[in-house]
Amino acid sequence: MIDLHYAPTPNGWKISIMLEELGLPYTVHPVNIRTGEQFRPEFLAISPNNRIPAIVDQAPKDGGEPIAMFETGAILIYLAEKTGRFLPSDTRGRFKVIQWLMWQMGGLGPMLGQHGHFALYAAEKIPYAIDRYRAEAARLYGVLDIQLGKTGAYVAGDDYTIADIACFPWTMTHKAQGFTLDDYSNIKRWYATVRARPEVQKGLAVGKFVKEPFTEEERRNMFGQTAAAIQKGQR
Ligand SMILES: N[C@@H](CCC(=O)N[C@@H](CS)C(=O)NCC(=O)O)C(=O)O
Repeated sequence: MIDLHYAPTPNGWKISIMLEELGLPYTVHPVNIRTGEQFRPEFLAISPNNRIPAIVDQAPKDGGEPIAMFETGAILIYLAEKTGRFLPSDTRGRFKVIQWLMWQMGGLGPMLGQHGHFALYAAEKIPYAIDRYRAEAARLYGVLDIQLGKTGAYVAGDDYTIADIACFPWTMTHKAQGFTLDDYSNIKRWYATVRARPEVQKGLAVGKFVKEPFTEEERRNMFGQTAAAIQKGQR
């Protein structure tokens, strides 16, 4: 059994989709990141970066103690290795997938996240920040579009892998962030294919995404985090 510490967000969906794709039994432990539940000591013991999602595998393959893990890139690789699915075992195939997974973790996710923050969530609208992240997000959409044009199928080649599972939930933000997939025909084709997978639909249905604007307290919980407060065990 896998414990999934989760909120329904692009990073959360990566892992709910992966678990549905694998058909592994899992228990969802909701973490309300708006009200600050990511700072609970029990959660920080699993996820010291106070971010969702995180997992605890109660029955690791080696038969040892439960394994706790944070960071979606690591979790996706772990689950792929545990099951032998969605990550090739040969060096060339494996690193094709891993490089696009890393690209998502270091580029697509953070840049779309920052664009979403400055364009949609920030109380003060700062044109330089919005333009900077919008340009970077558009560039990354362009890179993904070219790659999907080359493969003609999935992100890392002919097969659906953890690179697709990592990228897809972030591309779901395109409309809210004012992008259109009409500008990216290869992403548009891939997006429709991935979205149609029943396991993806099931993964996206785990938990309810809250669309309401942030309250002042929620803003402080999410956007007012400081080093000093975190070091003191507060926020
Ligand atoms: N690099 C991390 C990012 C995780 C992340 O940013 N999670 C967000 C939700 S999408 C979160 O937990 N936010 C809570 C907070 O900002 O305190 C991963 O891939 O796991």
